[in-house]
Amino acid sequence: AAEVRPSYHYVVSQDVALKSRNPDTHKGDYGKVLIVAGSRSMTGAAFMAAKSAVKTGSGLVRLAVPLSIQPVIQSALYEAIIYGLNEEGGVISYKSLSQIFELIEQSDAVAIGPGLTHEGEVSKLIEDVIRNTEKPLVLDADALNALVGRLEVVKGKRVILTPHYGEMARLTGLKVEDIKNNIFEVARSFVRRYEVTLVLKGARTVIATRDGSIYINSTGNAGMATGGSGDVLTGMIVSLLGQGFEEEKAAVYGVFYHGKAGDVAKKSKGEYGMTAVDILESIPEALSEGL
Ligand code: B4P
Ligand code: MG
Repeated sequence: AAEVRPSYHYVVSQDVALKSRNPDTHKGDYGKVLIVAGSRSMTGAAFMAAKSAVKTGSGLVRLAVPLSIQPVIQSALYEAIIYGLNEEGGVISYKSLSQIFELIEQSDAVAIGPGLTHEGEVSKLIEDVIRNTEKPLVLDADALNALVGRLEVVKGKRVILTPHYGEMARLTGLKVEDIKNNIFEVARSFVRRYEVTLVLKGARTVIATRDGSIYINSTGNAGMATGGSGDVLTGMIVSLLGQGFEEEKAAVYGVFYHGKAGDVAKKSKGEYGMTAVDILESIPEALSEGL
């Protein structure tokens, strides 16, 4: 690829202003998204990613989870359609591949990873899903684990990867310290090599896009260092992708409003007590400011 001059953008609210909806509209205008997530001991990750997509404004959210946890998710989440996937011991099995493809066919954007585990055939399954779809994808958590050593699969695809530093270290073979000390260069060279959009999560999340730009987020707080907050981000980004935002915008807007939802949650709950569910419950207020 041709060498592009690096450009840096500090993302503030004017950069990500949302427009109010056209009154003459229907749910078909806001996208159908699919989230493939969850396992027996990680039902919450699936729940939070899906609920977060609902709260970010998707027209329709489909959530695919291992069959045995479908009832418990169903009873907690009314706004999404929950599908039960072929599984073994509470973890999706390779046999669910064709079910997943049927659902992908009906979707505008897909997120894969939260809570899937790293067990059994999960990695092979995820690899084959990625290989065989051209739909925009958000890959997080166990989908990132599945890519360790086989990142070539994502090259040039419409993919957003959302690693924290720990996951980025596994993906690149670098040490967390080396990533932290060279965030921009690591992010940019990763994107140059794999031609994807990268959301490198941390206290100051950085987004690197295919055109060589680096976006530095300005929202969020230390209360977001709590289990599940990453799953909420995944749901927000896939929702925006499904609503027609291109990958770069979906990533930058998603990260900004996720941090802003965290800031809203902090106001009433504080940094110690706020939870990932508080962040997702704060999405509506975060999105509606200024509208
Ligand atoms: P996992 O066990 O994989 O944790 P997870 O399920 O991915 O958690 P979750 O999905 O809720 O949070 P995520 O980080 O995706 O890994 C945890 C382990 O990985 C840790 O024990 C550690 O060893 C390592 N690790 C993770 N992050 C690391 C880091 N930054 N540096 C070094 N090691 C790390 O998503 C969290 C979300 O909250 C992101 O959007 C993030 O930007 C936001 N957030 C977290 N802290 C924030 C802060 N201080 N300020 C603003 N935003 C913050
Ligand atoms: Mg995570």
